[in-house]
This record gives sequence, structure tokens and C-alpha cells, in this order.
Amino acid sequence: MGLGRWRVGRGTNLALLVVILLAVATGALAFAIGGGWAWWVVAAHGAAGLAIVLLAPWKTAISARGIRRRRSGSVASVALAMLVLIAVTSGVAHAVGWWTGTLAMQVHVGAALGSIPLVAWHVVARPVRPRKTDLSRRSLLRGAALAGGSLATLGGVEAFVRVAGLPGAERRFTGSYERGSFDPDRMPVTQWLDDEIPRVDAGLWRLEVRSLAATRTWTFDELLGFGDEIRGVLDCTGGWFASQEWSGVRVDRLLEPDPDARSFVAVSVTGYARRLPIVEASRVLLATRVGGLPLSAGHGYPLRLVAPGRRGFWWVKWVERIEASSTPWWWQSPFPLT
Ligand SMILES: Nc1nc2c(c(=O)[nH]1)N[C@H]1C(S)=C(S)[C@@H](COP(=O)(O)O)O[C@H]1N2
Ligand SMILES: [Mo]
Repeated sequence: MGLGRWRVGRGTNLALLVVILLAVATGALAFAIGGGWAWWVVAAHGAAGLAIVLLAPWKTAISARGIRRRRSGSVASVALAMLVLIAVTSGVAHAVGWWTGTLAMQVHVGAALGSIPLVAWHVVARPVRPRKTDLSRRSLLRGAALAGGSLATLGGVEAFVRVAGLPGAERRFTGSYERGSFDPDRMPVTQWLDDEIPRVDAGLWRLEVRSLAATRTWTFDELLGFGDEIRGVLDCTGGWFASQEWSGVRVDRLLEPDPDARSFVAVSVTGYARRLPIVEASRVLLATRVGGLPLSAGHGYPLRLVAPGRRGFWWVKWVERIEASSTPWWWQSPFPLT
């Protein structure tokens, strides 16, 4: 009897570790990519989160035994359980639409990030050594049952959201909710972390464009002379999106072509910066206007990047420099650090 229980315990713990790592990885990936594969990644993220819920009853039984034995580290274990609980409930609440808004996503991501060091500690302090039987037919079947059960639960939740007419039915494939489309004043003003809205005097401001061979500067009035237009969806990882008519100048009109250029970086007056592949210079806009009017200070006045298909954190605001370089675009932190 003891042996049977022990095996179930091993299986549950290993499965839980796998699905937690999967949830974190798919969550990060969903933030990193904006289009294309994002739908699949977001679905996998939902299934991984629900797998945690499905494993919870077994894990609760295991934990109850552990708590009775009063081992050291119980406080950290309870903290880990709380963080996972917060991450999962806030994730589900956001997905169905009971709790939307940037704070919900901050709590969700904050709890998930906070759990990572505790997961690492837990793996070290309560090691489960891999055994041959972990790859037995029985455990593979159990893993397949968990995967199938999670996808079925995901389908069930999505069906419930639609039948019950919950706000979650309206969300985009990234999981974001519509806020202020074609009405920039209603669109939220968001910063990635700790940037503050600068007051820029467009008369003194200049855009510096550094091509590989030459540098030139542009005044605001000169840039207003361009009329490139893009309808683009700004999709913030804070969980909202908005479609707007942006106008300004495509980056490839300002950068001198050079076969050695592999990327360009857009730098804000605040120091915030993102590097994009040079091939996107023809798709990315430096916008001076949204909805036909100049940008507000919060939305990036006088000039901001518009990068359709990329999540909001790529849409650098208050741009003062564009610089081509031979550095590959991925040579940067995957997410901004400021
Ligand atoms: N300079 C700078 N640009 C930035 C950010 C920032 O913190 N600093 N945040 C980004 C993020 S996370 C988003 S979602 C969009 C939000 O644009 P909005 O405030 O115009 O809605 O700006 C992006 N551009
Ligand atoms: Mo964002």
C-alpha cells in the first residue's frame, strides 16, 4: 500500500514540475511573440495552467503528509503553494473575464515569477530522483491522460465562457481585451516598468538617424511631411489591445540601405530601447499621428514606433534615435529591463 501511494506521489510531483515549467515557458513565449504561433502558445499556456488545477487534489494529499511530518522548509513550501494558487486563479479570472486590467496581469506574472526561485529550491530540497519506471508505459499513459484532460478542461472552460456570455468570449487570440480602438484618448497609457512620461519640446527635439555609413537629423516639421499610414493593433502584455490608424514615416525611408545592416535599434529619450530585424524597416512606422491627430504625451509625443504583429513593449515611445547596425536583432534582453 505504501509503495502504491509513493508511486502516485512521485508521478504527481514530476508531472506538477513539468506543467509548472511548461506554464512559465509558454507564458514568456506568448509575451515574446505577437502573431503567428501565438494562438497555439496561448492555448498551451491555458492547458498547462489547468493541468496544475487537475493535479491539485493529489498534490494536496501529498502535502498533507509532508506537513504532518513537520519537515524544515514548510514555510517556503506553503509560500510556493500560495504563489501558484494566485498565478492560476488570476490567470483563469483574466481568461474568463472576471478580473481584467493591467493589475490582474501584474499579479499573474508577479506570482509566477516569484514562484520560480521557490520551485528551484523545492526541487533541490525535496529531490525526486528519476527512475527507470518513470518512462514506463503506465506513467506515459498517465501523462497522456493528464494532457488530454487539460485540453478537454480548456475546451470546457472556453465553451462555458461563450454559453454564459462572459467577457472572456471577446478576447483576442493573445488573451487581451479591447480598450479604446479608434479612440486614442480612451486607449490606456502604459509603461513596461518604470519609465516616466517625458515632456518633449518638439521644436527643440530632433530625430537622429544613424545609417551604417552616414548620420542625419530630422526636425519634427520635416517628419510631418511624410504620409505613410498603417492600421495597427497595439497589444500590451498588460492584457489589453487597441486598433488605431497611425501615420508618420516608414523606417526604411529614413535609413540608407546597406547590405551589412542586420538590425536597427529605436531609442527613447528616456533610454528605453528595442532592436528589430532590418527586414522590418519596411513594415515599421515612426508615427507622428494617431487617428489624424498628433500623439499625446502619454502615447509617445512627438514620435513613436508602430510595430504591427509585435507586442506593445516593442512600440518604443518618445523616439529620439534610430540606429542601424550589423548586430543581430536578438542580441538584447528578450524583455526590456526598464
Ligand atoms: N519609452 C518607452 N516606450 C514604451 C514603453 C516604455 O515603458 N517606455 N512601454 C511599452 C509598452 S509595454 C506598451 S504596451 C506601449 C503602450 O503604449 P501606449 O502607452 O501608447 O498605450 O508602449 C511601449 N513603449
Ligand atoms: Mo505593455
